This record gives sequence, C-alpha cells and structure tokens, in this order.
Amino acid sequence: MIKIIQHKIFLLAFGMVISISVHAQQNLKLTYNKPAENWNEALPIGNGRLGAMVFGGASQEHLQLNEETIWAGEPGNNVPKNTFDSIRKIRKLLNESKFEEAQKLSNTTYPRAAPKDLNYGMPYQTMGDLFLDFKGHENFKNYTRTLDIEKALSTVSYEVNGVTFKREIFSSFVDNVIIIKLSSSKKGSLSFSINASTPHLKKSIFTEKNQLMITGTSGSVDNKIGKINFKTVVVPVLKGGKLTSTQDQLTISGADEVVIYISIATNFKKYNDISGNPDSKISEYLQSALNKKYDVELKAHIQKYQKFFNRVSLDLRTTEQAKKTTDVRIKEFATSKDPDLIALYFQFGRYLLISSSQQGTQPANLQGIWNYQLNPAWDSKYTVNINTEMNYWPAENTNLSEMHEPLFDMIQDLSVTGQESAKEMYHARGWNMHHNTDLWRITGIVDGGFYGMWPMGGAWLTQHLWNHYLYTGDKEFLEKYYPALKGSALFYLDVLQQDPSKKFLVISPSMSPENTYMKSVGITAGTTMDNQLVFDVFNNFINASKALNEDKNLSDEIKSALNKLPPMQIGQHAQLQEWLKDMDRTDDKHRHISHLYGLFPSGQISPFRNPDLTEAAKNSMTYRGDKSTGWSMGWKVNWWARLLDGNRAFKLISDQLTPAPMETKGQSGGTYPNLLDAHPPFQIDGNFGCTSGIAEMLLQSYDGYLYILPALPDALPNGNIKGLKARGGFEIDIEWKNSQLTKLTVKSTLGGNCRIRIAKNINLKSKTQLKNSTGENPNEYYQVNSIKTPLVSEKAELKGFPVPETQIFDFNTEKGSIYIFETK
Ligand code: FUC
Repeated sequence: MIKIIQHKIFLLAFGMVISISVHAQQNLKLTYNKPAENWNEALPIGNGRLGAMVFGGASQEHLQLNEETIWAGEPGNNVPKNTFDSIRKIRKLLNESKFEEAQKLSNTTYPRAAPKDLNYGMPYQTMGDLFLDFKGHENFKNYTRTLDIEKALSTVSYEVNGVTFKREIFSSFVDNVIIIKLSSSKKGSLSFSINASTPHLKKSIFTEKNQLMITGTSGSVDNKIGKINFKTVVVPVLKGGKLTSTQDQLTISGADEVVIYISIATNFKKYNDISGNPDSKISEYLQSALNKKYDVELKAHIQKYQKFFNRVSLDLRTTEQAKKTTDVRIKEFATSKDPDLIALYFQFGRYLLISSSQQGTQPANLQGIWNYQLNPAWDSKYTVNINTEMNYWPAENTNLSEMHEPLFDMIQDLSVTGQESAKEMYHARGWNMHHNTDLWRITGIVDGGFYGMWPMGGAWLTQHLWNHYLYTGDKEFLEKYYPALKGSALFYLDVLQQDPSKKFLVISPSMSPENTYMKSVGITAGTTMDNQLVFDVFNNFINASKALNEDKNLSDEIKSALNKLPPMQIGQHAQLQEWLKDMDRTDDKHRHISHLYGLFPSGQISPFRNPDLTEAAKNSMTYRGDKSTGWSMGWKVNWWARLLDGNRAFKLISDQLTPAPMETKGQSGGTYPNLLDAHPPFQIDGNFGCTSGIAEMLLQSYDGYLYILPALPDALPNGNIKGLKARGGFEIDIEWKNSQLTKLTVKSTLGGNCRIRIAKNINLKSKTQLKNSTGENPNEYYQVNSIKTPLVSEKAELKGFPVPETQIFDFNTEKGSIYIFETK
C-alpha cells in the first residue's frame, strides 16, 4: 500500500489517484526516409547478448550481427613477469626527479607492442552479416525506417508497384533470438533470397534442412589462439509460398508472410571456461521462440523491455522539428535547439543500456555490443581509465539499476584475476588492474609503459559497487562485493609510497590518464586523480566495513593511511592541479581531464562546501575548452552540471549533437545520423556520458542532499521528468515552468531523512512539518567523507565562485510513502 503525503498550499482532492507509472509525451522514435547507406546510418537493436545493425534497404535488407562473446583469443591473463625491480627503479628515479629516465625505463620494461609471450587484450569481433535480396524492389516509394525506442523495435516500410512491404525487426528480450517479420499488403508477393557472410578466417556457410548456418572461430592475436567457436542458425517460417535451398542460400517465393529467427551461440561459459556447447544453446533459444506465435513473442518482448524503459519519462516540450527525420534534426540542432531531440537522445541512451547490458550478459564494451569489424578501434574492449565507467553513469540515476549488474560481475572476475597483477607486478596483497580489460579479464599492462602504467583501474571500477549500494541500500549486495572492495583497499594500502618532498602517501609510478607534463612524459607519483581515487577506495572500505561490522583493525589501519594522502591543490593559474607539482599548462586541451574525477563522478568537490576548489575546477574546465572527442564532451556535460552552469552544459550537449565527421579518426566528436556517438569513430561512452549529464542537470544527489534542478538551462524553460533515482532509494518526479520548479514528488523506497535543496525564490509550503536542515544529513546514504583543506598556490588569483542562493529543508520519510510538493 502506497501512502501519499502532500505538502502544498492547494491540496489535491483527497483520494485522487497519483499515477507513478510514467507516460511518454514525446514521440520516442528515430525515423528516416531512406535506407542506411553506411553503418553509421544503420539502427542498433539488441537484447544485451545479441546485437544487430539494421540497414533497411528495399532491394537488400542487411543485418550486421553481433554476439557479445565472440572475442579473439582464449582464456588467460597478461601479467608481465619479473618487472618488480623495474617498478622499484622507476619509483627511485621519480623520487630523484629524473622524469624522462623514469618514462624511458617504463617504456622499455613494458614495450608499446605486446612482447611475444604476452598480449595487450583481445578485440571484440563481429559475427558477420545477413542479407535478404528482393529482386525488383529497386524502384520503391513512400519509404520509412524507424527505431521505436519505446518498444525496442525497428521497422521498415515501402511501396513497390502498389504493394506495401513491411518489416519488423527486434532482438528478443524473452527468447534470446533476433526476429525479422516480413509482410506485404498483397498475398503471395514476398519473394527473396537469404545469404550470409562472415569475415572470419575459419568459417563455413551452408544450408541444412532449409536452415542457413554460419559457423566460425574467432581470431588469433598476440600470444593467444582464437578459441571462441560460434554458430549462427537462420530459420525462416513461411505462411504460404515455397522455400528452397542451394548449398549456401535459401530462396523464398510467393509467401504471404515470413518470420525469420536468428539464433547465435558460442562455446563461451566464463572468462576461464570455454567448454560450452553452441549447438545445444542454439536449439534451446530457438525452441522457445518457435513455440510461440509471433504476436505473442513481440508482445512479451515489448513488455519485458518496458519494465525497465518505462520507469523514466522526460518531456522537454516538442516543436515542429519533431516532425522531421532524425538525421535532419541532428543537422539542424545548432539553430533549432530542438528540445525534444535532447529528450530523445536521453531516452536513446537508456535504450542503449537496456539493449547492451542485461542481467547475466557481458558489460557494454566500447561499442556496447555493436561492431562490424574483426579489429575495431581500441579492440572495442573495456578501457577503464574512463570509458567503461562512463557507460554505467546513467545506470542508477536513470532507474536502470539491474543493467549495472554485468559490470559488477566483471569486477568480481577482475578481483580474482587482478590478484596476479597485484602480486607479480607490485608484491602487494589484494587485486588491481591497469587501464584495459577484455572478455578474458586481463589485468596487466596494455599498450606499453606510457599509456598502460596506471594501476588504478580497480580503484575506479569499485566506485560502482559502492554507488549501487548508496542508491539501493542493498546490504546483501554489499556483503557479496565486500571482498572486492576490501581487496582493492588492501592493494593501495600496500603500494602507497612516501613522497620525499612533503611526506604524503602517493601512488608511484602512475599517470594522469594519457596526459603528459613534459614532452612524451606522463609517468609520475601522486597525481590528483590517483589521490582522489584512493581517497574514495579507502572511504568506501571504511564505510562498508562499518555497515557490515567487519575488519575493525584493518579499517583503523586504512584510516591512518587515508590521513596521509595529499590534499587537492589549487595551482598558480587558479586551476585545480592535475599533478602533485604545479605543472599544469593553460593551453593544454587534452581530452582527459582526470583530476576533475573529484567533481564528477566522485563528489569530493562541492560548490557549497568548497567554493574555492569548485572555482579552480571551473578554471581547469575553461582552460581545456569545450570541443573534443565524444566521451570527453559527455563528461563535460556532467561537470558543468556539477558546476551548476546549465547554459554551459547545454552548450556541450549542442556540441555533442553536432553531425559527426565521416572520418574515423581524430578528436572531433559529435553524433552520427543514427544518434550514436562519434569519438570518432563510433564509441558508445559519449551516448551514456551525455545521458547521465542530462540527468545530472535536473537532479543531483551527493554532498548530503538532493538538489532539484541544479543546472536548468535557459533553453529548456518548461518540462517534466518522472522516475529519476537518487541516492538513498528516493524516486523523484520534477515539473518546471518558466524555468522554475512547480512540482516535486518524492517516493521513498528505503525510508530515512530526506534533505532537499532548491532555488531560493521558490515558495514551497507544506501541510506537514518540514524541518530546518542542521548539521550533517543523518541519512546513512548521504554521509559526506570530509576532504582535507586544499593547498593554494600564492600565485593563484581566486575571484570567488558564484554559489547560487538556495533553500534547504529536511523531512522524515517512511518506506513506501510518496511526498508531493507544489508551488503556488
Ligand atoms: C582512451 C581515450 C581514447 C579512447 C580510448 C578507447 O584511451 O584516451 O580517446 O576513447 O580510451
């Protein structure tokens, strides 16, 4: 039973039903009036495991197909042996300020290309392609192609000689197969052939009992032999007409309707076990789908998808632009500021997460699950010095907590494989990893001693465990993953080194991801990001051990190390310092701004508690500039939201919604016609980062309170969002008009004190008692870990951060109750 408590001047009629299910106001479709000419125009469908890019050609339908476990290689880690002495020497060189020598030793110890007996991670690989060829459909009219992200369904429709042809394509959330339904307005008019291809070297394509089969084995790379065996079965089911087959092609003639089922499976079971049987998996998936009527299957698919998708709605108002095709809307965004395209982009991000990361699947990689190559950019693996984490930023706050689980499973695996790198490379307890991993959960150095010398991957990934706990309050979850949190804390406790100048405890060697402070030199000790990461790892452990009443002694030991970490520093240019020494350049435009990890996703910098640090962070952002790679701009939306500058966040969204260049390289990101993010090339993190940023503009929950509309841009004066999640298990609906909050609904799923911050000028009155906020928020999910007072350079000219005027109040919540606030 849900109790509704209303706080407002004009009470709603008692007993009025408050609908907490959301209803979409916008048209949640990507639409096009011509077939895709290239991959960046094709539309992604996926069920977490099986992905396809749908091209929608009239005379030729093309589905590029993926199965998430088709990766090159075989089980095994990539930890270099006998390099501990070099690590010690590098530390010594860094202590002696011999930076170039330290970098040189790192580069020779860990060469840029993988040594013969090692590997730098395996590429995620495409399965191949399916083609449906329709003779005589070259001249078509009235063409439309859509991706309905409210139903997770792609459609194609066109007319040839007065006959309308339709296709519906989806990757079933219910039965783990991809399904294409073909129909037409005239009986007996469906005639086409079905062919397939795959770029894999070891492959075979053949027909058997009126089914098309593709088998193959994944590639061999570095020291690993390709051992993923995959199989794809294509099964057409006809209403009317005839099905014939040749050696490698199926032909359908004169059918009224055809439903094609595509089942793909591999021998992959777990990162260290490839004893699975693709055949039995394939028939299991197929049987279940073939036993259902198509309509029943589609309905169940939509229902399962909507269970997640419908939890959040966003209405930013619709303009005439919404009538145009999606590619045109992107092209015209700079001038139209089409608010509904932002809402569509936000929901598309949620669609992509649901479609690429389901319970029991692999986490979303650099391209989610959509990749047409054998050797995609950066292997389409998991880069964890930003990209993988960014993929999961929208998981909790956009109410898709279950989609986060594949990442937790991967962290669990890494907390085992990472013990080898911790022990062998650093002689340390616990576990760690560097800046990349793959299907096989490698934890060693990747790409050599410049890019790879960053032992912090585990530190960042484990933040996701703690955050999930803060959002859900799930103690069982915390217990399950406590060993991973503890193992990470143990590793950093063991590797911390005393910095010779100020005697702080620092990580050495490491780097501020991918950036340099001298030509080609990035290796160093005590970067700001590392200090912030270790601060979070230690606090998470201390807080978790307290919540679970475990490891009191270790917790005390860690507290004492925590006190010796360096504080954040404001440098000579009034910037947040990236390195322990004040070496930042004001003309540095590097895409990574890692030291702002403390501002977002972490919450160590707050405008209200530390305005100086906030100002310094803002200065760092200003020096770096806006335009960059897709993911970098996605991060910047979140940062400007945390800097409470909605207009600048909106500017970054506009940069992200700039048509992407067709080149596949470079630092100039944007959005492809299919709404996917361009690094370039396509990289899915930018989609997720920007989705998270849009949520962050409307609601923030860190620093001890929920901040409602913290960064609303002038360009979005009216709208509403329903179903966002906040830490402490609160579920939030927000409505605003003329840039002001008009209604706030808080559903409490865990109970506890709710502390709200809103703009000062809003007149919120309440029937029940609101409390003044005094002291720290007693809600356990809103504890703030206090940071050290920052060190400020004498040369830094701080002007003062314009902290907005706000009001803040508390009220008690009961688990399951809803609280409504309205303004006059
Ligand atoms: C990091 C970034 C690159 C790219 C790669 C996958 O190394 O610096 O821009 O996103 O990951």
